[in-house]
Amino acid sequence: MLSKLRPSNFLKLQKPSYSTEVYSDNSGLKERMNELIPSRRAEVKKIRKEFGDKVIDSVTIDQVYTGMRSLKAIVWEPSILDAESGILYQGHSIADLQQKLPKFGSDGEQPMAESLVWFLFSGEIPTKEQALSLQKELCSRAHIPEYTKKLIEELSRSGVHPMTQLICAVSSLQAQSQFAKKYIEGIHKNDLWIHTFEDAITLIAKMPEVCARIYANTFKNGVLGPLADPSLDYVANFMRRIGYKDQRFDEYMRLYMMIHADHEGGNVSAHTSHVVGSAYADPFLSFTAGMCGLAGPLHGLANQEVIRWVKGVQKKVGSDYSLEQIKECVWETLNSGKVVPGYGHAVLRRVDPRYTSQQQFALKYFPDDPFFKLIDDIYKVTPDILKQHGKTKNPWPNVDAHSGCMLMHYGLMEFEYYTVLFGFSRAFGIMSGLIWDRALGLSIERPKSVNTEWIKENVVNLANRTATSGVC
Ligand code: CMX
Repeated sequence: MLSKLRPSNFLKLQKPSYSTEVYSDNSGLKERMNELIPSRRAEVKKIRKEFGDKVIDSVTIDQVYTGMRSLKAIVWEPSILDAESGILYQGHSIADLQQKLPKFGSDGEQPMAESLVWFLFSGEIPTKEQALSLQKELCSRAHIPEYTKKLIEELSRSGVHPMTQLICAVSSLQAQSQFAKKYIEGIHKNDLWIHTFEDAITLIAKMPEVCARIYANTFKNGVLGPLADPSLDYVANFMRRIGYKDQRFDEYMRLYMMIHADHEGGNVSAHTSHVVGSAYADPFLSFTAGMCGLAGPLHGLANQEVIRWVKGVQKKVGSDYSLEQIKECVWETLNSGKVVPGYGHAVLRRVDPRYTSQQQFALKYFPDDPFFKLIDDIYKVTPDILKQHGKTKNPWPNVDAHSGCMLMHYGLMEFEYYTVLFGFSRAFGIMSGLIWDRALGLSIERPKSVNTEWIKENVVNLANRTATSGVC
């Protein structure tokens, strides 16, 4: 035992062992961002110089006790969330992007994931050729190291939750980080974004293989479909790899990735990645940190919890149910002090457009699916009950209320896997955010915390003293 701690071995352990693979983007996206970044930097510099001391928000005591709700305190470039109209990616609505972004094949209806990545990173609608060149670049980086394969195998054999597998697998890819390697060698602050970009593309490229292996090992006895076919896009290749061949399911997954890709910077997963990245932790570690947050049931894990809850409802009410019976189930959940999963949102104040887009897809392609009908019936009664209950600020369904029923329709029944798919898509937005964090030179995040004593002394006692001294 002691011999293992001898200085020579100890020193060996201290030496970082980064991958020798060095990537340099050939898709043209990095080149384009290199052209775009200087003017954005100059713009921010000017804004800060002229208006840096202007106040954009103030903080109440309630906000510090309730998760800083709605406090404007983060810069996040890829998207912004409006309480009424929903998410805007680089200023465009999802509906708009569904029209404008290049599709796969001649009759595709949903944008290719590659075109979405290009757009989220650069803010520019790519041509089909640009999207295809990114597809090629992603394919060339798709393989994952043997140790990551073994790690997933071992974790799934041991019954570890798929989200924990994702977290471990992506953090193990950190050894591939070009950013970490270059940082140790020494890089100019202005160039940090370049290596962040390379890691971002590498991480997105490797996500399909990581996620496919988690699925295959956990649920399909390790059986994987074929390796990437260069004539297929990112999504279709992933679907074949996990054994699904239905092209309509591919289309739904393109929609799925589109609607889950980003949701501004204040949500737990994006915010965590942003904070961790602000210490110059590399993109693999920053993303992993965000995934730990996504695995919480009030955030991404809600998609799994929705199905668990709806199956419970289904068991109770049977197939020939009335809306009254569903209402009873919702009340039972609320009266037992639990949340109704898939309902409510910290920012949105109407039906989540991401819910509606999935509902429309289901109405178009499988309106008679019994599980979809049950989801729709729950939607008919739940908002009114939540309003009556009187606590929830937003009684409407969110994205997670619908996604599971779509996956189930196409035969992907393993709901403990659903949050992995959410994380898979969220990589697009989080990676874009991290690139822009580095490109704009954002500082290490370090807000000030206070405790209740501080609040009593500086606010409560002060207010009491003012009241008793009669000063207005
Ligand atoms: N069921 C029951 N009660 C709910 C509720 C729901 N669906 N949504 C909110 N509430 C309650 C809150 O727990 C809170 O109760 P307390 O005052 O006792 O603490 C009260 O209503 C006020 O909360 P809020 O301001 O409306 O909501 P928050 O911003 O605090 O929380 C969210 C937002 C999403 C965490 C919450 O609505 C929730 O827990 N929903 C269910 C879980 C879910 O679907 N999460 C997925 C969100 C989308 C995503 O991130 O993927």
